[in-house]
Amino acid sequence: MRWNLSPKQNLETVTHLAQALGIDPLLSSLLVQRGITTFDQAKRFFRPSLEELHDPFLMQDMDLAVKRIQQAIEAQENILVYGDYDVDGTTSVALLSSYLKTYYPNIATYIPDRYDEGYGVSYKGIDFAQDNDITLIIALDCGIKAIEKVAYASKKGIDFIICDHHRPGAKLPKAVAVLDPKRDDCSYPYKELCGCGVGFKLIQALGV
Ligand SMILES: [Mn+2]
Repeated sequence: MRWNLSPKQNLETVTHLAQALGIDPLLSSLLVQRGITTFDQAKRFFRPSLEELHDPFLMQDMDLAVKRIQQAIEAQENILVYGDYDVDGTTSVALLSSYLKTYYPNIATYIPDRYDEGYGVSYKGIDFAQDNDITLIIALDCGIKAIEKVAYASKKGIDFIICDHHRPGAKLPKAVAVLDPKRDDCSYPYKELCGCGVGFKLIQALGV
């Protein structure tokens, strides 16, 4: 890994911002480095509000994901919330499953075994879904390359919604919905969401 120091910030901008905010120029130069150069931008950075969140439906396939989840709830389907075993995956699963459980009981969770199954969607997880009459899996922080796994689940009558933030390959899995801001055809403006961030956008869309 190669570290590059960002170039020195414009002194006038740094001084001006330090005065406007009443802070040390060292702090204002850190803000300027992050593209924050005015009082209003700094205010939005330090005091963000929910109204400033982007519309979740700017994300490609969001409408399809919401529709499929609503359909599952109406038909009383069992839903499995599946995510990787790392920090991003486990927080994604905790976030989405606890949200869904506030208004729908048939929610199960699955975190694959680090040594036995490894990262990503596992056949074992799909078999677990089949054994428990689950017909919809929502995969978080993984799944963007799970082409064979999604096809395997499909043969068992299990649908997938994928919420990932990793870079897609040449082909996308044939899931009901593939949420990933790094998709070429996704117009969601912020591309650097983590997996849990994509899960959060799904919750935001479900809540609209
Ligand atoms: Mn992640």
